[in-house]
Amino acid sequence: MARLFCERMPETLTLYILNGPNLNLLGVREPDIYGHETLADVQAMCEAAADGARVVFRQSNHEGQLVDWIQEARTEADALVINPAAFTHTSVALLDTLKTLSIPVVECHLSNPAAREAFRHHSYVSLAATGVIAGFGPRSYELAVRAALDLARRAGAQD
Ligand code: DHK
Repeated sequence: MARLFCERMPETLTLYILNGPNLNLLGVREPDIYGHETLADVQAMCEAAADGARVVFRQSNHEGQLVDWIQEARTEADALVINPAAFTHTSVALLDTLKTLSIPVVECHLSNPAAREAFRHHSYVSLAATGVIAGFGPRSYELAVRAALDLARRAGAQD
C-alpha cells in the first residue's frame, strides 16, 4: 500500500560560491602561495562537499559583475561563500552589496592574508561576513561550504 507523506520534504538548499579576480588562473598563478589545483578542481571539491545542495559556482575579474551576482544571491541563494581575492582589500562596493543580504556569508581565502603583506591585513568584506575561513589552500573552500550550509540549515530550522 502506498504511504502518504504528510511531513514537508526538506527543501534543497542553494549555495552561491563567487570568486574574484585572477582566481581563473589558479594552478599557474603563484602556486607556492595558491597551490597547484585549478579553479575547476576547487569547484569539484565544493560540489562534493555540498551534500546535495545546489551549487552555483562563478568567477569574474570584474567588480561590477560580482556586485550583480551578490544581488542575485540576495533572492536566489540560501548561503554565500565568497573569495573576493584582491577586492577583499579594496572594495566598498562589494561590502555595500553584501550588507543587503540576510543569508549567511562565509568569506574564504586560499592563503592566510593576515600572515602576508600589510595591505592584505584589512578586509572590507569581513565587515559583512558571518565568518572567515583562510589559509587552508583549496580545503578552505570545502570548510567554507560546510560552514555556510550548516548556518543555512540552522537558519531554516528556526523559520
Ligand atoms: C586571493 C587573492 O587573489 C589575494 O588578492 C588575496 C586571496 C588573498 C586568497 O588567498 O585566496 O589577498
